[in-house]
Amino acid sequence: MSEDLFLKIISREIPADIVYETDDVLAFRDVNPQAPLHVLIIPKLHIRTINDIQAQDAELVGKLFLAAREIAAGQGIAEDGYRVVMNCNAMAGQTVFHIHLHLLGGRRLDWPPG
Ligand code: DGP
Repeated sequence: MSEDLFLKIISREIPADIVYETDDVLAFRDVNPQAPLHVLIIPKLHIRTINDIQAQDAELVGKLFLAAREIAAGQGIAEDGYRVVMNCNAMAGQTVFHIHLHLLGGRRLDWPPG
C-alpha cells in the first residue's frame, strides 16, 4: 500500500469518481466539493508540492491545464468561467502531498479567496 492517497486513487486501491484520464494525468471529483463542479487534476507521477516541480516536469504540469480546459468545456462551464488553483504547503492549506489542480466552477467565485 502506498502512503500517497492520490497514488492509491491512480491504482484504483481507493475508489473515485474519475472524469478524465490520459497516460499522464487523472482527474476525479473532490470528495468535499466547494462548488457545483470541483475536480482534482493530478499527474500520475508523484510530485509532493509545487516546490518539488523540476524543469523536466514542465510539459507534464502543462498537461494539467490542458486537462482543466477539456473538463471545463465538457462540463459546459468554459464560457461562464471557472477557477484553477494549486495549494502549496501548510499556509495555503495543502493537505494531500501529491500536486493537484483544483478545478472549481458552476457558481460565482469570489476574489480574493480566503
Ligand atoms: P488540498 O487541501 O489542496 O491539499 O486539497 C486536497 C483535496 O483532496 C481536498 O479538497 C479534499 C480532497 N480529498 C482528500 N481525500 C480524498 C479522497 O479520498 N478522494 C477524493 N476524491 N478527494 C479527496
